[in-house]
Amino acid sequence: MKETMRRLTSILVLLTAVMTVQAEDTPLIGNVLNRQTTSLNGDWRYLVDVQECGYYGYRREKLSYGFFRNAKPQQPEDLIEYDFDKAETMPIPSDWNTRDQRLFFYEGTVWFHRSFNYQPKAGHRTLLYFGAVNYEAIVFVNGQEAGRHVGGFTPFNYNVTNLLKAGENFVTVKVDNKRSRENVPTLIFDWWNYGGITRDVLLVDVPQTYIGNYSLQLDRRNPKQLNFSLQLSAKEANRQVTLSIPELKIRQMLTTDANGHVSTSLKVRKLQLWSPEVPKRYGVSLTLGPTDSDASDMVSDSIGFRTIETRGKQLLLNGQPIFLRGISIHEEKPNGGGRANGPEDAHTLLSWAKELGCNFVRLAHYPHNEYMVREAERMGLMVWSEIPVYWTIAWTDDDTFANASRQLNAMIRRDQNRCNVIIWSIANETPHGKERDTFLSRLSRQAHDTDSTRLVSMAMEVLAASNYHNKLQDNMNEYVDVISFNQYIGWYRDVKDAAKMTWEIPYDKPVIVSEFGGGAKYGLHGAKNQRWTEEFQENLYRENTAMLDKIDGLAGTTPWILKDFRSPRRLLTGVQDYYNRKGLFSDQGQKKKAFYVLKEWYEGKK
Ligand code: GCB
Repeated sequence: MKETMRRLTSILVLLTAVMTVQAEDTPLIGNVLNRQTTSLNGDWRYLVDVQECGYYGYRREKLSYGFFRNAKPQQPEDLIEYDFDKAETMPIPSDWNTRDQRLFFYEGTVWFHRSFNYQPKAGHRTLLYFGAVNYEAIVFVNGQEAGRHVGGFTPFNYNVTNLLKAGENFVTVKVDNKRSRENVPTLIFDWWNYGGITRDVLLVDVPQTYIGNYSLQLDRRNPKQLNFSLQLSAKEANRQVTLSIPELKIRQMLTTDANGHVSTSLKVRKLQLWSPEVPKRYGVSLTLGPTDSDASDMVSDSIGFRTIETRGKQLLLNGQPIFLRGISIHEEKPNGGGRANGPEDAHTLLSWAKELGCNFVRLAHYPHNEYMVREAERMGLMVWSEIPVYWTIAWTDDDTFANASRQLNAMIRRDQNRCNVIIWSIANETPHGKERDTFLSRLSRQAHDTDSTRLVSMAMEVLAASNYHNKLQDNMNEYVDVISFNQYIGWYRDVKDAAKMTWEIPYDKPVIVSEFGGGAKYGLHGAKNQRWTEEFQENLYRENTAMLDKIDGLAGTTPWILKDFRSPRRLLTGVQDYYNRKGLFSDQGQKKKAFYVLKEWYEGKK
């Protein structure tokens, strides 16, 4: 072992000396899909590294000559115990669990590697952008660390300009999806821990100073006022930024302050608001001077405008009361398991929701890929977006809080111009307690401070006050704008109780039942009291929808769930087979009987 290490060290000493340039951490670029990009999606080489020997030595010391060096033998006697060029390939984006049978249950490290040709432009910068990597990613470019990211569902980017060279380059990513108590989510959660580079990988070409991110939204209370703000990538004063919305005849020139920031409010007279019926969006373009005809950076977007607010127990969209006819969705492919990604998957899943009569989707339990949100916006579906603060988190751990807070920030920053997002959710079914309250109230404040144009909620739990009386009591009630809770009468409790239930939600805020439902195996038929049959689920939906009608202030529901999804907690052979069967669609996309019950109920809510 020691002999091997000496040899490797001598081979790589030279490389180490040469590679000293550093990458920089860079705030998330906004609207990446409309920038100048080169896709690095496609076939990547991969190596499964159960003991992380590509990163740690035999005394668990961090190696300076790990797999990220992509070393090759220089002499015939050289010993190098990996070779990316001979490794198998996997299409990216994807999850390794459904791409390699050996990795179905695997949780650990996999290395991903690809080379690419690139010609950097003089005076430009290049960002390396990842839509998401589950869970921890350490990213290397040409053998040098560009950065590391924690959290499986949020985008991140690094300025890799100094790490790239003209011609052949390579990028290597160490991906680790081991669960841990301090992570967000934590050790246990009811969905598959799909590992891998699960969303797009892009090289983004930007000028030296570029439009970093921006927000253009209707004022929360005033439907005649647009609020705009923009941040440059550098703190440069006196740069000219032009905002144009041709259809509204808006063309506004602004000058950056010392922080490279501009903000303004604009009066608008006639505005067609976005709604599920008419999901109108306006073409918007942003240019960065010196002069408008000589723009150094330019971004176009398509932005809709709406207001969302509450009045007592009512939820108002564009000033009008609205009932949210929703459904919960996991980010899984429409046919079979595996992570969904891309516009087609999004379209199929959301079309099913439309067919059900929905105007709202709960994208559970983590921020979904950007295509989902954009496609929903285009199709007229409002969105609840959430972070995976799920069940029992390490409430007192500062790093855990920082992690949750970063995920919340990235979720908001990525989608802040998507008008269909109406609710940011900060948690799901968390246990009551002082430490939780501190953690969640900080997140709620952060969400409100970052974004005043949307509502904040979380999926709570109802505690039984007596056998047939449910009372919602949660200290977090004052921190949320909408009261949401999950309940499983008929599944984790006898369905016959549904008719007897009374509900007390003692808060003057709109109520969303963010989950209810039960499992059925598609094609299994029988009596309505026979668990796992479609008839059992159908009856459960009938009883539940009738019960929900009696909840005062009910402003919407997002039953659990659109489609059967993979879960390691669902082990019943022949029925579950590692699927949570609460879908209204089977894992193969077939409709179960309960689909029609909900569809009919939603018909009556229009
Ligand atoms: C819940 C959770 C959800 C589970 C569901 C179930 O309350 O929020 O993630 O999958 O129950 O099926 O038990």
